[in-house]
Amino acid sequence: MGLRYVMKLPHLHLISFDLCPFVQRSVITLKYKQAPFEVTYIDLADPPDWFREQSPLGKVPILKVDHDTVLFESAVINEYVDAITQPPLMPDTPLHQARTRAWIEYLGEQTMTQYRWMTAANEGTFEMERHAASRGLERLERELAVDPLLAGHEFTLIDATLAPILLRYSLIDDIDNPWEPGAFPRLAQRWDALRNIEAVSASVPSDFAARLAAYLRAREGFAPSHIASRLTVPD
Ligand SMILES: N[C@@H](CCC(=O)N[C@@H](CS)C(=O)NCC(=O)O)C(=O)O
Repeated sequence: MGLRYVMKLPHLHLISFDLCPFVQRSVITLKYKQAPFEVTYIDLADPPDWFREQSPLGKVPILKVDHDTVLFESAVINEYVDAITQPPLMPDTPLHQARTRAWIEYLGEQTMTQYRWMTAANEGTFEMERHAASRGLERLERELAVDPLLAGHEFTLIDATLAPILLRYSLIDDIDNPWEPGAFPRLAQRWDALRNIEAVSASVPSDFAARLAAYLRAREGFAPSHIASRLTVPD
């Protein structure tokens, strides 16, 4: 009998916004670990009072544990979920753990760069963020060649953080997309493996691209309408 069935997990309640890549990291981790959890979606544009009270930074995700203890910051939530469930997604030596956390921080920066690119108010900012995103992906591609923490075949907490970024890039069919599978063959191979993992494919609703397009269309400025029109929305 696996440990999962022996240990009684606490009640886990994720406070979510359906398009948030940081929430998605935690959904992937929870699903990969097959940890049962409740979800409440909030409107980030008009968050309820209880959320303002419970989320110290006013951000999603938060994870409520046994109803009254609040965890915030997706990377921290993921480490907690990892610690209470099997199999471990964090390496077991302090040095590899520290380097894993560093790469997760790096991917947090890439997530923000991607968001700034998708929401750039004008063409100049769009171009600047596209270059920043490209450089970020280039660095990852190089590291994938040499760093077993990134290139390992096992699913890890780094993968839970990488998948939301690559999902969004892969949905945008645009010449200006910094993500070019041909230019980043190792990353493309990693994405091919990740997208087929159920915890990843089931981490967003089936109409995710349409929802993202609607979110972008509702925003002002150059990039949102441009990118919304290039999102691959299945019929
Ligand atoms: N470092 C945070 C970032 C979370 C974050 O930026 N969430 C966004 C949505 S994707 C948010 O809640 N923004 C609300 C706000 O900033 O007011 C984490 O990893 O959890």
